[in-house]
Amino acid sequence: MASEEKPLVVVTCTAPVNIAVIKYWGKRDEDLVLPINSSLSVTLHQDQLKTTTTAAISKDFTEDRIWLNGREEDVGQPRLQACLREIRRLARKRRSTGDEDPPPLSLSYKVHVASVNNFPTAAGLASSAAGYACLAYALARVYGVDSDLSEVARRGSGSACRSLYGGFVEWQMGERADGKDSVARQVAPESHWPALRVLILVVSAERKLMGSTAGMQTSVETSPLLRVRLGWVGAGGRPGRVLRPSGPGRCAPLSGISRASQFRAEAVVPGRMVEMAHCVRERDFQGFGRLTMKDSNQFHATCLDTFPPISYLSDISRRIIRLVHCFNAHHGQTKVAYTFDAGPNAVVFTLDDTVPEFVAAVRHCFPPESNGDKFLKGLPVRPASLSDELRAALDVDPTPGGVKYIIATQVGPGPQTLDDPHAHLLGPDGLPKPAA
Ligand code: 2P0
Repeated sequence: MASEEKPLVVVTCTAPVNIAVIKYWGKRDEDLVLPINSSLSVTLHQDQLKTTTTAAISKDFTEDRIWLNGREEDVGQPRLQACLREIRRLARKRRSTGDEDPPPLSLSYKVHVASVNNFPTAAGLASSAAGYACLAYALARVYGVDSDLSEVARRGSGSACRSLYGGFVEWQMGERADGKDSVARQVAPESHWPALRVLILVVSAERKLMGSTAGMQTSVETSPLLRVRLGWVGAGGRPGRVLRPSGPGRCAPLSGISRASQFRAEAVVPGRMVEMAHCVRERDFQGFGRLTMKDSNQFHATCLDTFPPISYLSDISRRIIRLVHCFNAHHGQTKVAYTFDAGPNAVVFTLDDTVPEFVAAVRHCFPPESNGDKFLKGLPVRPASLSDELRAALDVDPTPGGVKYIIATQVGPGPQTLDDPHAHLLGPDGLPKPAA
């Protein structure tokens, strides 16, 4: 794609949001963004939620610049710099080992990047994941890199590496200190489970109080559910008695026999990763839904177990949790499943034939206050009425306006390159086009 003749090389790409059903929360290496456990996610369809990013390189650019949602941002942020450094390293590596020796000048060209989301930023809807996946993908296209982009995206935001693929994706934590084996891989493509639907219940479109990066760092340092169960390994690998802590989240270096046990990472997640991949492969909604809810609950338990505690769920989130459990109890099986990330919005998984009744149940519990016709966005949903039995089973005092709107979507593909030059967010001068 990169060419010496052209004054400006420009590409525009889109990337999806992903929602983890086995959560990532905690790093073992802050710089390299290496997680303490593997995670597994569902890629959402870009018809409803996506980031669009244009990257342009030119010999005339004097500095790297970036515009997010129309505003110029500091290109010096360490995460952004790490992505740029990494992509240029991969580009140099490719050119020096391939047939394009010596490296073309374009490798030294500065880049301009413009990126927009079609959904609220920092509202717990994984905007950083779609954003950094899109950045990695667009930079790779413009600098002519075709190797695995997990590391580039991951250095921007851990969860971003999972947005590099469509369908169902695992981020394998890896073991190496240099992170080379901490990569995202597709578990099943987007076509695998056509009946699966995703409903995003938007509770609040405000920015969250505690960002994920700082939140998970405090959790790793202070939550005994995540880390710091101090102990020593006795003969035959049996756990020994608990030893004294040497500070918040630290393990005393006692002659090689003490260690910080990572309870969630070591005792819970490995089994759950296997079970979740199995549920996906078998399209077992009961198993998938139950495990999704349990892992969301454990993530939020870990947040509350952090000191000082972190709470991302609101009263409305908790009412949604109750609604889902009442709905499932009424049906005598897991028909819907919630998961919550670092914010109060719920992401609900269900199958296509359950969507109309569940949406009617949400409307009943959270009657739209205004713009009732805009309550449902995304995929069309057939109207349905609630049976008297289900209404009675829900047993709630309605909370008007509690859910602001619902985005109905489904599993979708990974990043795409847009061929239409009209899609470019940067003009021929390399500056953002005026908003249409
Ligand atoms: C996840 N979250 O697995 C979990 C569940 C939020 C809750 O990944 O520090 O923005 O940039 O690596 O990726 C959010 O964390 O954090 C996240 P960094 P990231 O989706």
